[in-house]
Amino acid sequence: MLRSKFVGSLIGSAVGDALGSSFEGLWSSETKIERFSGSWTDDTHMMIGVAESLIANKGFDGNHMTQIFIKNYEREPWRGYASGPPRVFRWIKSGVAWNEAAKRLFSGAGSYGNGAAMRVAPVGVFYHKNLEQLRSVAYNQSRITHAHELGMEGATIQACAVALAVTADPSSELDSHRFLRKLKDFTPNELYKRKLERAWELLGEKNKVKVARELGNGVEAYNSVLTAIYCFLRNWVSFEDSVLYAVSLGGDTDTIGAMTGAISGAFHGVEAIPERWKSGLEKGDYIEELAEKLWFIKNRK
Ligand code: AR6
Ligand code: MG
Repeated sequence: MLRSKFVGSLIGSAVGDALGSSFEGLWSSETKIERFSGSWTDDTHMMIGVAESLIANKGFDGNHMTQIFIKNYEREPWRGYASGPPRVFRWIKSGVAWNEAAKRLFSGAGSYGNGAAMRVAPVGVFYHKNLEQLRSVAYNQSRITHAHELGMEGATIQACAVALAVTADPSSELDSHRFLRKLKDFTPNELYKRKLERAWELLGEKNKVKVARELGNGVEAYNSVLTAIYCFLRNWVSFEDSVLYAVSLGGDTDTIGAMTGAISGAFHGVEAIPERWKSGLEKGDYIEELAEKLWFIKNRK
């Protein structure tokens, strides 16, 4: 089951990204029009980089992960990267240290985009048994491109949500309130604590416009990480429903889809992901192989 959860999280993240990036359909109570090309964007491209580096070092090495990000980006720069990461990569190539370059973005504030959270699933599964270590690695992998506190903390909360989903038993009922309470105890950040409270209050909300407005559906980590967690929690019964709900909220659909899929896949395991999505997923076999290697490293120890 644990192996299936590792694979489910990484494949789920890629499926959510691919679905979100090709979602041009409609969603209402009666109509479901879905287009799934299977091709994914920078979210999955960077998640693959995180996994590749964790595997190569059997843990986190900031310099190595940075070099993998740069190598992958240079091979396929057309994946849909936002402006921040490529600028950081150029600075690092010109000699700036990997843990200093990202501090230069946005006039020295650092990025609070969701780019560090969208790629963090491998950290969530790999460190699910040790939340202290998880926090440290989630933070440090963020630092490469996202130096703003809200960008780093968003990624850390997303990694924690993936870890809690790995630990939860999918055959018994999930207590969404308890899940949110654990995250609230986990984060010291006041803004995220308030968002977690809001998510709690909105769990029964039927109006999607209100959900998107209050939790956010933008590229900022604080306007999307909690939204993804919420999408999972209110649809915890079904992987499919959780990611379709995520993309139906609009906005940054590929990234909110990816983050929702990572949590949902970690909860259910890969068998719960619809075959029509898995079979059409770009490089699905490779992503599965990465997840299995992460699982193998952890379980051999
Ligand atoms: N001040 C002002 N605006 C900011 C700041 C800041 N400190 N930080 C971020 N932004 P970026 P990402 C805004 O470039 O997080 C892709 O499609 C600013 O408008 O670091 O890696 C991914 O798939 C900036 O351009 O990128 C994600 O869906 C934007 O946030 C998404 O884009 C994104 O920050 C974010 O990717
Ligand atoms: Mg995106």
